[in-house]
Amino acid sequence: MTAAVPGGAAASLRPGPTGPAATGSGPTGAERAARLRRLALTTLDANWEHDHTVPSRTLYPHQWSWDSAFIAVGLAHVRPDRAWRELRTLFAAQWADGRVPHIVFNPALRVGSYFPGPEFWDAGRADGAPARATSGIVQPPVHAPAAWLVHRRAPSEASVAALHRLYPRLVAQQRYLTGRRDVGGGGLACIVHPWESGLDNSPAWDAPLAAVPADVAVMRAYRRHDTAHADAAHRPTDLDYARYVTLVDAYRAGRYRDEGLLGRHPFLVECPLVNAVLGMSEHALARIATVVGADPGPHRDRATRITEALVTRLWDPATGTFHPRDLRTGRLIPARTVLGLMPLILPDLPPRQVQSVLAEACSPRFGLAARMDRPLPTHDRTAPDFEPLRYWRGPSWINTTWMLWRGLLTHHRPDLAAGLRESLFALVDRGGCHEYFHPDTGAGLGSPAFSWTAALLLDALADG
Ligand code: 2M8
Repeated sequence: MTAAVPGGAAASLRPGPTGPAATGSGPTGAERAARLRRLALTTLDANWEHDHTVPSRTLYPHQWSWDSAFIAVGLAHVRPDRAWRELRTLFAAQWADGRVPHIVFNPALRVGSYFPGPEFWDAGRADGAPARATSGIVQPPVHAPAAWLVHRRAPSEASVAALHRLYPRLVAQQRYLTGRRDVGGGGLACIVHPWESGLDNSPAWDAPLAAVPADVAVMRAYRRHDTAHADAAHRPTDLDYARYVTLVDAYRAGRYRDEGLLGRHPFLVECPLVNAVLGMSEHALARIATVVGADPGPHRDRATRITEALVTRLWDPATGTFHPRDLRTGRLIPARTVLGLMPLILPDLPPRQVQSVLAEACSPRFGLAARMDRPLPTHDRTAPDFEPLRYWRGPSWINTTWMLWRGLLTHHRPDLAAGLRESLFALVDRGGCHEYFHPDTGAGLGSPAFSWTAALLLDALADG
């Protein structure tokens, strides 16, 4: 079955069979695996920038927080020294309160190389900001699981030393998120900007964003960098950006302090992905603690509490999936997005939620199967606001695919994990290391040489 792809090429909708091709054991599978590995390595090498990897040379020329964690996971397979360097550079820009900024700016780049740049964030005036210019918000804390995977893939004296250095920083990052960011008081971290979720313009944020005052005319004062490098029809709208700017303005006006956010900040949401990762990080920290001679017990206890809070606060028995909670209205956000599937990465997710999330993932909304017809989308395919081309509103992304794949392995579904993994390989084999992919045709979209696509591909190739 073939279909037209934007750009004129044709792509098969059905990935190759699972089995030998997926595992790389047959001749075809082995050739494809070697080809994909070369492509991934070339992409990561081309995006290496002295002490970190840029997500993309054109669209994202600085260092991004959760990108670096995913990148480290991939680098562990080919360049373990760089994997640790990547994390070290990021954590050198950690704030005194423990937050790990979502962007660490490269001072060598010209003003205007990315919007919003360091001058817009003006983070240097905030208490506890590092010497390096950074943004003032965070991203999902995938760093402790990443550090653990890097060590597990390439254990050495150097990796143990790296864990010793990182451990207190990772603990401080958790303390920030579970402390100052527990704005709802229920044991979960809240996000203050859609960018903190990593899924910037997910339909999940439409309802809370609608309450954020914004005038699209404000964007006349700025020059968007993204639409100069990518198709505007694929990117968030100007109105989205006007709201993003309003939210940064509001947080920056309070010098990025978190006290009293509930009364004054216009966007406060508990996200299932962020909090699933938060719980996962405690599991990873428990393992790291045993290597560095610390007590794993408190991490295990905190992991249990986070999973319980996630189920209590973000699980909706009526839909059978997880939803973000808008702290300003107190209500769950009804959109069914890929965010709702992410708690599957938690090993202690109770069986009822595991079964139900699996049913949601295998429904026509997401199409997970042992032989997948189409890749995993980021939004419910059956929803009226599903948009196959626009960024996080439908396209398939490798990081959410990879997280679900790891969750399926954790919950002993090798059949579904193999189907998802194969769809990941098929996407990159046909489209290249793109940033995201058309969820029907598999056509590559966004940046053509995107680092986390390459990195997580390496991990999926190595670990079946
Ligand atoms: C995208 O986000 C940035 C803002 O942080 C942007 O659109 O300019 C998202 O896909 C985010 O998840 C990612 O970390 C970042 C860099 O790849 O790009």
